[in-house]
Amino acid sequence: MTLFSDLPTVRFEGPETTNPLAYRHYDPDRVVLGRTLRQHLRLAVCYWHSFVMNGADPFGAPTIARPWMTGEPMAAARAKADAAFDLFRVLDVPFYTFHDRDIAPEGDGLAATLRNTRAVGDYLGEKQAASGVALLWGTANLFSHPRFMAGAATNPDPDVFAWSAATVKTALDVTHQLGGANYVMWGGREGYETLLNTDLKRELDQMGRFLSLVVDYKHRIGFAGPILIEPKPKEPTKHQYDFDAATVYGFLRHYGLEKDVKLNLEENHALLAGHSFEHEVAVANAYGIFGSLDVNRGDPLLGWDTDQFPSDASQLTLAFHEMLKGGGLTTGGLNFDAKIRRQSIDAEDLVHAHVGGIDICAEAFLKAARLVEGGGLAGPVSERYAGWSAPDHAARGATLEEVAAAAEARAVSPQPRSGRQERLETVVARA
Ligand code: XLS
Ligand code: NI
Ligand code: NI
Repeated sequence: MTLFSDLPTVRFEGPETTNPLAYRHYDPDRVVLGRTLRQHLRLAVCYWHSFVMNGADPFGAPTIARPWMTGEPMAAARAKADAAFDLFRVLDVPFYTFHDRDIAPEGDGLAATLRNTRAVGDYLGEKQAASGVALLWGTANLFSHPRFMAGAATNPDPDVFAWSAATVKTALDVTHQLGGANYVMWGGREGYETLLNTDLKRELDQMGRFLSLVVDYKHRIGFAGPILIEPKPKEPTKHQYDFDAATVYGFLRHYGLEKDVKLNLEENHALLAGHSFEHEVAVANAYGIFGSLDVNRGDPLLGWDTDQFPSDASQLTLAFHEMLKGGGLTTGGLNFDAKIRRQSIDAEDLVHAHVGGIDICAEAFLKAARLVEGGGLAGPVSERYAGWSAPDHAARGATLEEVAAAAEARAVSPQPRSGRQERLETVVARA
């Protein structure tokens, strides 16, 4: 018996259904643009917000109690896994994600901790085999324990760098063993509060070296999926080194890692960086480093990482449209890096949150797919740049003098043309 045992698997019933625990838009078998929605969306439930988060905040004690939150830690970890896979069954999602510390407790020292990770990893392998649910990505929690308060790879203490290396090695081993499609690194505390105590260049070099070690190791063990960096501009530190997609690309180029490492982009991290989600996806595509998405939403009135479930399809449509322009998801997926609010204390709240979020993703995706199929945006964009296909225009390979001479020789001056923004916004609104 788990908390979710009594709930039937949520099914597609169409937009007219009144059943709150049915999908209205997410029809996993529906074929769009040559693939089923299940294949396109590659939905994943995250372990940390759904099974670890207890509602505590800086002002108050935990509000959410689950049976696996007490008792002997390894037995509790298995009970948590049972409940997690039961929720995956209820939601009918193909993937999940975890940090090492979400699935297994810290032990007495490093070796015991790594043993715990591997042992629960084995147990998850059995659960995956029995259910068919697969691992979208694994990651290591290098930010919660006080030893990481000054960073993991960027820590001033080389012993913390080494501890982090051991932790990531095991998390990657377990991810590999479980057939994980990607491995994620979010630099939770890789950043700084003040330059008064920080050697920024040294920390960046440490981070570059750490990532190079991980990439080398991934190749040695034959882990085929990409390593994904998850950018975030701030929180928990004031200045996070992986600020946004463009910053991470510059970092990867500097350390020669741009071929091996891609991005896991999160909606609310984009907003915190002063970007839209679609901007981050477009930048990742432009540099060829798009990997996966963490779907959630922030609150414009708050300004921190509130990690709420998506509730408005229009917030995701353009990001999915950019994603489709880049060819859609390959190894990546849509991971609900989202948590229920502190007052949503019932296990069923978790189910409603995911069902609503999944439907919003499907609705937004279907809209984005209609935009691609209708060509209502692609046409005007290629028209806008059509001048670049004229053979004599600023020909590639021409020197500055040649381009200048060609401009001078032209009889007519360039004529301004409308950017047609409102027309295009209406195309999106009506899709
Ligand atoms: C935190 C991040 C985190 C990563 C995984 O803001 O979003 O949850 O996705 O470490
Ligand atoms: Ni986040
Ligand atoms: Ni995230």
